[in-house]
Amino acid sequence: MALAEVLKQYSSIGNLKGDCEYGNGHINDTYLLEYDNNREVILQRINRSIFKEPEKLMENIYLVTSFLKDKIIKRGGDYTRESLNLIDTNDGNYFYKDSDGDIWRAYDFIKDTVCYEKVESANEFYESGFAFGNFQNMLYDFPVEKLSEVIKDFHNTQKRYETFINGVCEDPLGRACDVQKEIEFFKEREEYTLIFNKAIENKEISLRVTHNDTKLNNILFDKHTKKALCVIDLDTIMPGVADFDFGDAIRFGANKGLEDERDLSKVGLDIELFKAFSEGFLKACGNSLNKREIELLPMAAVVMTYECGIRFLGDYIAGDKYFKISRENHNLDRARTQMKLISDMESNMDKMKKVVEKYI
Ligand code: ADP
Ligand code: GN1
Ligand code: MG
Repeated sequence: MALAEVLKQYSSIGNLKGDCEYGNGHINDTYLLEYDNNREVILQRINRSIFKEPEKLMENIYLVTSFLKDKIIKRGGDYTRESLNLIDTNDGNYFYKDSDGDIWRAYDFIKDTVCYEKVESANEFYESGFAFGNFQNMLYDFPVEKLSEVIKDFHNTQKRYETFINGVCEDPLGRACDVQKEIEFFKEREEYTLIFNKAIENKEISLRVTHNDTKLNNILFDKHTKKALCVIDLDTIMPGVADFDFGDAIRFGANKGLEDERDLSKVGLDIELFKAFSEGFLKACGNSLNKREIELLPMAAVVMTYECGIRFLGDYIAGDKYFKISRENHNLDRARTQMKLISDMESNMDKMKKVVEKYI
């Protein structure tokens, strides 16, 4: 019903041939629309239980995509492929609020692209490092005061830990007793939650405009050239820590296995992938990072993995309220891969430090 209502608002695009659910995101509902004039469109319903002020989120995206469009045009690029482009409703608005109060938006589907859950070569991961570094770089002079903080304390690991511990105490479904080992793993490493907050407090690092959700599947690659083309999923653009964009990308993309792999022997840090991403990221944004930011990059990978781990485990304990699941214990499986990765990163810390040190 809601979809039919929304499709009417975009009828000026053309005659709709078909629609289907699309992608592997954990948060929004995404549809691919095909029109008979050869246009393809990505339509998304924003998850309102997660994004409490979706209009503000849409304003962030409108401002950022307009800013990127100007920059890309100035340097002779093709903004229709290198950036997301919002499509207006028939009434000329960049989103539609349906009769249930849900917010929808449409983007041009960027054709001839691929999106990976796992890279096929180190070079592809170098490419994604470059793309995320370049993304930060393009936004370095964006007026940060214009951006709303769409999810408060999104990467405040200390706050995430407090929420996790409260959830363990509440334990609404009685699941905590079966995952004591996992809970202990994170408790033993509580010190990780403080590192970046201290660095911000001591003014060793500063906040800038960051993406905050730098998973590999939030980049579109050109199908033919295999070059990273466009950074997508702009919902969480906010003032943030540059290192966290690096760390979250490593957490997901430098994992030998998938984020939800059940066979933990397949999960671990691929140091060659770490190296490739670091080279791409630092080449694209190296000059804008200070010495401390570069030094902290390996630790950011650990902290982002830790943070995601407590979010997955916390959501499992809470009854799978936040991340979409498609099987029983899905969030628990995800938490376990993060634990395995953290242990592996701890053993590889010296190697990771050596990789980034040459850029200081
Ligand atoms: P979520 O927030 O749920 O992760 P995304 O915005 O990342 O949603 O979109 C989900 C998937 O849809 C992406 O991983 C990608 O495969 C695809 N996608 C999103 N926008 C586009 C686009 N403009 N062109 C092509 N594919 C897209
Ligand atoms: C969610 O939207 P998606 O699937 O790209 C989540 C990220 C997590 C990620 C874990 C808004 O990202 O923070 O790191 O899942 N996004 C939000 O896979 O919470
Ligand atoms: Mg996504």
